Amino acid sequence: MNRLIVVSNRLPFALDSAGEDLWTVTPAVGGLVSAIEPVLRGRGGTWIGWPGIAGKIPKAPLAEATRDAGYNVVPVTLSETERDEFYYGYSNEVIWPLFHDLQNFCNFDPTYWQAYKQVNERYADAIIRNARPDDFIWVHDYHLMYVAQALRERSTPQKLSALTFFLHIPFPPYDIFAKLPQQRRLLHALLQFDLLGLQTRRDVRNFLQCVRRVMPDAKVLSHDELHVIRFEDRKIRLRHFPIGIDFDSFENGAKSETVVQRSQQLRASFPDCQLILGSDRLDYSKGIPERLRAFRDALERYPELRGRVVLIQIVVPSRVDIPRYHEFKGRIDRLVGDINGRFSTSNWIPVQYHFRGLDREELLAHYRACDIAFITPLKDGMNLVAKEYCACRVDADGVLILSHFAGAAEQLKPDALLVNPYDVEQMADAILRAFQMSKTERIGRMKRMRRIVHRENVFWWVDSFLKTGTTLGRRSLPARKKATR
Ligand code: GDG
Repeated sequence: MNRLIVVSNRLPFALDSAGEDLWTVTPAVGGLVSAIEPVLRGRGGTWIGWPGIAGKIPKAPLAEATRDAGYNVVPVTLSETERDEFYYGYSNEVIWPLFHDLQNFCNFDPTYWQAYKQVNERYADAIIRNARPDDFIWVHDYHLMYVAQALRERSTPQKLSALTFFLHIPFPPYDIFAKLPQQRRLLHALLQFDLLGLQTRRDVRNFLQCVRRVMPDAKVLSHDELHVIRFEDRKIRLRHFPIGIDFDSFENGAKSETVVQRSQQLRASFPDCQLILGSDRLDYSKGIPERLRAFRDALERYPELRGRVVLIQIVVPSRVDIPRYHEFKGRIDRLVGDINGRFSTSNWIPVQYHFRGLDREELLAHYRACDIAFITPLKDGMNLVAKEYCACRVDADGVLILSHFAGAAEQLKPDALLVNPYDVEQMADAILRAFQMSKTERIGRMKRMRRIVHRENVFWWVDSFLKTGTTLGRRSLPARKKATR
């Protein structure tokens, strides 16, 4: 088995200054890390990424803290300017909004692209320094789409057994992608990988549409769900791999004594009410204002909901240094104030709003306590909160209202109540429908969703990606089922 080299913008360890010459190293938790770490330990390998602080990285504290990780940890350095132009700039002011179909939020500053390329080259250099021939390279996400191109410019990839990439965010349709000034260069860079993984079939369709329009020399052969793109005498495989969660750890966590007690307390604070949960990072792609407007519309049009439902909206602070995110928080605050000002009574406040992250047990207690999850991103690669909610519904009761434009909708339809996150009235109607749904229907739907989330979990995801990547060299081209230019 080949060694695995995982490359991502952030390392699974965050380094932070705690005073002069004092450092803290905090391990990241989450499905991706817990799924990839055992593979890294088993096969041997390296994780390359940025530890989260700009400027010079003190080697000793990170080396000390990661000595027992079971794999090598290689930090990549970013200067403050690189952090601003590569991370906040090209990654988060160009690619993030554009790939979420929010082109009006983009700042196509030409200097950002140079920084993006330069930092991607730095990651490529780190790969060259640390990879051995036959290593399996797995690059993650939208910050690092230029890495394979940088490696090929350094003419090393032929030594690597697989050069693979997974995009965690959506891939946009051509009419949106075409706005990107570097559309050709970016697509060319992506086609330097040997395997491209996207979250959903919709993303794959969009990607192929862009390839056909922007790279007329590329030829696409499709066989079932695997697509092979012939480009510049190479074959690039493309497939959707919907990311999953560590189902058992969420389910077991939700059954723990502390979580059960905390969720009972939470329920007892809102007697006679159905609890509706919204939980998101502070991000304009998550559709939080639209959701609040829908909740307000539901209270206006359906008075039977007043005093009978509470929306618990958790907003986890994120990228707060970017002014746009600051303004966005102001909009949310005002909407919450408006709803609570208009509808509260002496013993009922319709929106419980938390602007902070919850610890894991608290989050699980919310998943267990809430009757309805209201997850309505304008666009989302997958949306793990939707899957975590299902995993924590250990009694298989509960309703999921989910945006059509979350990747998770492809797997969870038709049992989730699918909504258009731009359609406030439809979302309000979905709240009423969820509120009135019979227990039998709720359980039937939730059972089927839990089965899918359980089967297609994060370990299944890692396995399917690595298996597809491992057969790259050996696989011959599939029979010509559909050939398109
Ligand atoms: C990107 C793509 C794709 C949320 N609130 C709290 C908390 N969370 C955790 C959840 C979940 C994670 O944050 C959020 O995951 P998402 O999938 O919703 O979103 P992104 O962070 O935008 O991730 C996304 C994902 O990559 C994976 O491929 O699904 O589409 O955008 O795990 O549990 N965690 C804690 N407290 C909270 O209050 N501890």
